[in-house]
Amino acid sequence: MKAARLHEYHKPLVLEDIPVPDIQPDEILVKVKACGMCRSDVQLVDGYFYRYADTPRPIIPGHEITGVVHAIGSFVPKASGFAEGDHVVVSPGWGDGTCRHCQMGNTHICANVRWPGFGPYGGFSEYLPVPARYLIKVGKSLKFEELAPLTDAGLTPYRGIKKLRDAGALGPDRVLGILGVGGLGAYAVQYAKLLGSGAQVVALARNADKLAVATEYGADHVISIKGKSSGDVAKELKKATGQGELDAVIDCAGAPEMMQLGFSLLSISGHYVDVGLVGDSIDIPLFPRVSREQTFHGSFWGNYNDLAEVMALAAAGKIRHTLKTIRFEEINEYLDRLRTGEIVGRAVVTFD
Ligand code: FEH
Ligand code: ZN
Repeated sequence: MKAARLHEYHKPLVLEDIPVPDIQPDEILVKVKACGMCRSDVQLVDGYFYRYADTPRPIIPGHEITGVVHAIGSFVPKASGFAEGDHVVVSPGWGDGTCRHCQMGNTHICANVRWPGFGPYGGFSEYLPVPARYLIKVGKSLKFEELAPLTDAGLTPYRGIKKLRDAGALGPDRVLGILGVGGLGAYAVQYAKLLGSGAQVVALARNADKLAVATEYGADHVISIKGKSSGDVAKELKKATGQGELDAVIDCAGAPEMMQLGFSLLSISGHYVDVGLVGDSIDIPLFPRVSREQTFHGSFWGNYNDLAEVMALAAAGKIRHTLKTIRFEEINEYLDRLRTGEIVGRAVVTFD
């Protein structure tokens, strides 16, 4: 099968032909039809995760995976309902099933988690073996190129917005800020309107094209932060919403300067959820966080049930996409474009 493999960090993926993998009795062999390209793939190539886990190479990146059931392991229960030809999406975090987090359904944060696209198999290849319990069957009318990004770019902000909602940070008298309108932020705007309990939704970004996407996807206000101080942004925020602070923030970038801006705008008892990983540390003033009793939430990817909910929204036609479909042979070119922030929306590798 065709596979784009990472042999050395900081080097292009090698596009090669390797054997189709065997499956374990509890696994299903998925024929990949589409795989989204995530900034985390670029970070993987650039060695960002090396300090946290030195995964043996070669690695096949690609973790936003959808495809077709190609073969079913002998231990996969009939009750699972899977049949060859079914259209499926791959739920991301494959936990060991034994820890407290797995038992609560949060397998994606299991200490022994396996992530597709960060090991021997991933979505930048024609086939991959998936434990059947991490596959979700979807309707055949849904487009593969739209399903793929929903397993990460469209899943990660969904879980983040749920955390703000469940923390009581959203409501008709609140202002919710979306920081960054890239691959994740374009979905965050939509979930902010769907799950925001009537909160005013304000998108903040540097790129005018991405702010245009936010407006198209229902943001009540958009603010360009390019070349502006936090005081300038606060003034525009007050003019647009009636208040100069954000009651809730979902940060889809996680870049240092974006976090400093976001926290400078956060209200008393405000909630800040970060789903972005552009930066690698947090450097913000401490006293305002404590004296204003603000809450920071780390929110990572999503679990099986979060993804099932996203699939239900997709089936109901509630989610819009900004996509660029690319061929397997273009993977390295688009990883470079993603690295420089050139892509509006999500690049999706498609397979025949
Ligand atoms: C996935 C795996 C590892 C690190 C970061 C990610 C994100 O893309 C999840 O949204
Ligand atoms: Zn990702």
